[in-house]
Amino acid sequence: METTTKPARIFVSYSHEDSLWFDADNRRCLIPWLINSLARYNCEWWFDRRGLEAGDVFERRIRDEIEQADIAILLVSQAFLSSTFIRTVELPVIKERTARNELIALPILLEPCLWSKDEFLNSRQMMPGKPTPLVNYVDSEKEWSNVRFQILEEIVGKVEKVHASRKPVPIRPPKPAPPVDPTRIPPPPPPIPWYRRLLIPGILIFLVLTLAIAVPLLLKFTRTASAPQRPTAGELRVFGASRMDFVYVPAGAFTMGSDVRARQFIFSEYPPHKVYLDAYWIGKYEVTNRQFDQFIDASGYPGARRWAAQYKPGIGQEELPVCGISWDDAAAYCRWMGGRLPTEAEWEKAARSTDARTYPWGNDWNIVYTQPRCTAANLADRNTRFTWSDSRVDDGFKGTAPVGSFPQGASPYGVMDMAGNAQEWCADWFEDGYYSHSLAKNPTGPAAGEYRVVRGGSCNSGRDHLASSARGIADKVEMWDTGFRVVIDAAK
Ligand SMILES: [Ca+2]
Ligand SMILES: [Ca+2]
Repeated sequence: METTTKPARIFVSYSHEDSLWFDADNRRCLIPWLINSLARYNCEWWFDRRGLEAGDVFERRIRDEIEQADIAILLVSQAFLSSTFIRTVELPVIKERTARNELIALPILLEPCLWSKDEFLNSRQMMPGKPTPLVNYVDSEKEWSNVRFQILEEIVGKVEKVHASRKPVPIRPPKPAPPVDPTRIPPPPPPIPWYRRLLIPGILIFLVLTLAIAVPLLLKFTRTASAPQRPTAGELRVFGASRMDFVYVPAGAFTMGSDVRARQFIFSEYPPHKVYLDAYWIGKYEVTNRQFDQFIDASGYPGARRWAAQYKPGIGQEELPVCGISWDDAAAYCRWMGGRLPTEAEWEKAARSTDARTYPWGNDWNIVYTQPRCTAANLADRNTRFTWSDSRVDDGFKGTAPVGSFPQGASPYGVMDMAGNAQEWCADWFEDGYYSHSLAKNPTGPAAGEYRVVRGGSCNSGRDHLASSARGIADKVEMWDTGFRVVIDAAK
């Protein structure tokens, strides 16, 4: 019998002030590196990401996640120790479950702080091996690399322990069909009279003859009628159950990728290369909460649990981009709309068109410094408090903004919010180096992978992530700055 093992669930407890350890383009990048390095070990990660508001729903969700976790990684810092939420919500549940041997707690010391006063943390010592804060290692590439591998080794050991403690779950074979009771087999039907036997072939011959005459006439008429209506680049139409605006991107080649090698971004967008795409329609805006809510109501789709628990219609969130939904949820919405997620190539062409520009509006970054308000993109501006937040920009939003709020950021086809606001799921699996061997016509990404591509950066991103050729990745985790838009093939 075939068996499978449940993934080991890893919960990360941390203070939002330590978000830079999650940032892929920061020197202190730890968590994304661990997620990437553990990709083959059958684990599922959960951490709340930036942007979730505190509240009852949030608290319940965190408790729920810790209850289901096998391993809890605690990123210990002064902010961690001072956080009321961590002290009163997260740590008590982690401690209880650890005491019952249901959870393995792995504290990692980020910076010098009074961790040893906490009995629970003290009894576990600080990874890796000795209580030296990670900030002491980050300045030396060699030492930082060594210490990250020590942490990885420690976590791999625990993940293997979790898997070893589990009995593999048998995959149930399909139920055999019930045996047929010979006494219940119905008697054979009475013979059909000759005139009824001729009736059906007669009707079929009539139908075939009618279609043979009518179809060519109809096709000729349709071609004549539709010829003058071929859409032009950037033309707007409304499609699908959500009655959503789409813009037309005509067939043709564009430059994908770039030769920028110094971008603070971990994945390669090199080399720039010509890609030909068939024509398609792409959502003018990111899909909104209101539109996603219509989908849940109309289809009874059972997924997107986290989003459903968080979204409250009627309090002004309707026109914000739907975020906190998984790639599968986004793909399900697209199917309901009669479309699909954009490929990475379609997304990039819709953002930068055919002149290899850097941003949807052109090559000049300085327009984000327009005073008094930036109207080009919603990014990590002065309303946010990340280490990479640009204090010279005021876009008016700390989190996501209603879709279409940044008219100066429209792409040449008129597609909105392609830089920032919500970063966006694409259809493709991610492969670093894919551009060196991808198809020149309608590429759809590698056949398989661990992560999906996300594009455009978000309201939590800095300049490098907002470039139209910058490539991001995400796994199945629902992130509160990640949404999507829909593509419909032009043939439809
Ligand atoms: Ca902003
Ligand atoms: Ca966006």
